[in-house]
Amino acid sequence: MADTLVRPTTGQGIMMVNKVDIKMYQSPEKSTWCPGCGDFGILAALKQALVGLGLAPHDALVVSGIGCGSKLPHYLRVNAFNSIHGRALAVATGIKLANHNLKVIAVTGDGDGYGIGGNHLIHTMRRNPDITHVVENNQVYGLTKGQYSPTSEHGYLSSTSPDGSIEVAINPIALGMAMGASFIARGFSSDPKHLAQMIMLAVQHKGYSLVDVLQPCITYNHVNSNEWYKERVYKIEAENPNYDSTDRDAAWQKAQEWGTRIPLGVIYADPSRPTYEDQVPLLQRGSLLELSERAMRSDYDYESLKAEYM
Ligand SMILES: Cc1ncc(C[n+]2csc(CCOP(=O)(O)OP(=O)(O)O)c2C)c(N)n1
Ligand code: SF4
Ligand SMILES: [Mg+2]
Repeated sequence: MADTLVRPTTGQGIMMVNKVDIKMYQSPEKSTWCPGCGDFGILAALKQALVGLGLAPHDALVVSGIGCGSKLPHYLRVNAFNSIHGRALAVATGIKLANHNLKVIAVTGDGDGYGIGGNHLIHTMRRNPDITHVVENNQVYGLTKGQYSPTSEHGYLSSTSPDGSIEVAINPIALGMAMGASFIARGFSSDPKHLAQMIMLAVQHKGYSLVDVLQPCITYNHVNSNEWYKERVYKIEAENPNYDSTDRDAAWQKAQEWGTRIPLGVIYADPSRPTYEDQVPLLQRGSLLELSERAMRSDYDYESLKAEYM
């Protein structure tokens, strides 16, 4: 339980009222995920993180794309936008520019976020809006019945790669570093407590933050199973308490680790990078929502604002 400030929707001041409780995030929707799917652990971790941050459901907004993992906002009682395939980051950025007070979290699958949404991904990384991106990375297209995805292992057998995937798998950590992502962490769906910490740190970071989450798809991915991950993952801070995530060279080396050993934790962070919205001159006068609210008031001086911005 945590105290939170609850803003009345009228926008007239702030009042201390509620205690945030995990039950506030309980959705009446019945899950269609397969029993044992890693998405359950990710949902549990996200709830824990929101409660841990003292955020009430109206303080946060979760955007998703299309896929099994992208159904997550259905199972969470929170502001939500289930967008179209690969477009969650564009929608999340727009929402953040419109309302700076909301904590905006995009939740996508690996196919959605790294495949069809790949172009939006790299430009969001270099743009650095203050949003969090949780990628449910099961290394397969789950919803459409098991085709190989951008993170499937080289040689991965599936209906669309019957001779084994020819392409080299995307390394989301290295991609993020190369494209200017200002916070990059990795979690595991079977360790929701650690994952909740990663999400909390990501939400607290000002700028685009990527949390790549390893998760089993128990129905279609028979290579990267829960056991496969458990045999390989280790926590960076447990192995090296002095690991410095702001050291770019050290982070680049960590980013290359995959195969027999897979690091979990905050791999890279650059807290000094300004956010996109902090650099748009117009937005220094308020969010798009605040500006449009002012525009509707009779005392609003549109001409002087226009003159200053042009
Ligand atoms: C434009 C478009 N192309 C293709 C699809 C079909 N489609 C829906 S979900 C999906 C893959 C989802 O994979 P991923 O993002 O990894 O999510 P998962 O189901 O594994 O959680 C595809 C190809 C679609 N809905 N829209
Ligand atoms: S198909 Fe895979 S990703 Fe989709 S719900 Fe089932 S286990 Fe989860
Ligand atoms: Mg997937």
